[in-house]
Amino acid sequence: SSSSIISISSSSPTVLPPCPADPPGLVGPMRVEFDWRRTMEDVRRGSSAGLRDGGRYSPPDCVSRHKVAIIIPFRNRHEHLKHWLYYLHPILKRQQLDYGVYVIHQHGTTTFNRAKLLNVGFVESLKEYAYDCFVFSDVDLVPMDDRNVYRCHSEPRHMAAAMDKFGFRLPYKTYFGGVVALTRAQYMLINGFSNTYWGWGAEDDDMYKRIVRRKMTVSRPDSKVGMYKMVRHTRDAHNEENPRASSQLSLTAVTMDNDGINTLKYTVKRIDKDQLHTMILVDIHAQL
Ligand code: UDH
Repeated sequence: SSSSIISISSSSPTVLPPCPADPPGLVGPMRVEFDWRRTMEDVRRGSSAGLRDGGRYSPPDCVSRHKVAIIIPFRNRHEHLKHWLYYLHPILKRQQLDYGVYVIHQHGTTTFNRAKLLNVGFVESLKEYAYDCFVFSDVDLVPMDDRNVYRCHSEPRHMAAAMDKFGFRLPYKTYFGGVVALTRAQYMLINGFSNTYWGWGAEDDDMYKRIVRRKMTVSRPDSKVGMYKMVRHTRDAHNEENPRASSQLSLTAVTMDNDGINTLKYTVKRIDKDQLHTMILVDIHAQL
């Protein structure tokens, strides 16, 4: 009716309707180019509209169905983060998510531990807001189709189903790397991720084994919607292949109840709120 239209103004309190189940503004396949000339000013110009401090957003005209914390493990990849922010913010807004971006920055130069940083992101983001869904994303992965919505499903979701570096298909059937989404309940059921994979490799396979062990299955978008482009890079310093990976992986079922969110220890060194993200610098108590 006309009266309900008139009642919608920025000054009067209004009850927003729920967002539609299918976001109406999605565009489908997108061109993704990692142009090194892109500056942070370009990124801010294209991305900051509607964002609140710390990289927080909620749709202005409806109540989102999804409260999503996006967790990015990070150290010394500012170039990649720039591209990620440039592409993802506009996509996440079109997807009508109530979201926040958390960059979990490992302090120091000790061996990198991706999965432990993801656990820290889970705990720290929940201190800020009652997120019900957690998307764990590498900093160098950008989706090529915005129908790949950064939300959770009834089973843990592997979102990066078709990465360019693997010829736009899964490298193996049980692959659970790159970008994944779990609800708070799914995450708690597997005791989060392992804290003990220092260096490169197998922490994502460990996550997969936890999920199967708890009798869940993995869902994925199809290989068109699940396409991702990765920023090309060489192996980082202080992230050598983990020599213990395969022996650790053979014991996941035995160790998972005593290695995860219930044994997580770390020290937050500082929290910086940029308009495009919340950066949490953390000492993850590396002993190596
Ligand atoms: N990461 C960092 N800093 C590091 C290491 C890892 O931020 O020093 C994060 C980042 O989000 C990255 C993710 O952890 O996307 C995964 O780490 P990775 O990029 O090393 O893993 P990936 O499988 O690459 O993408 C493996 C090494 C590439 C070697 C290529 C040789 N052809």
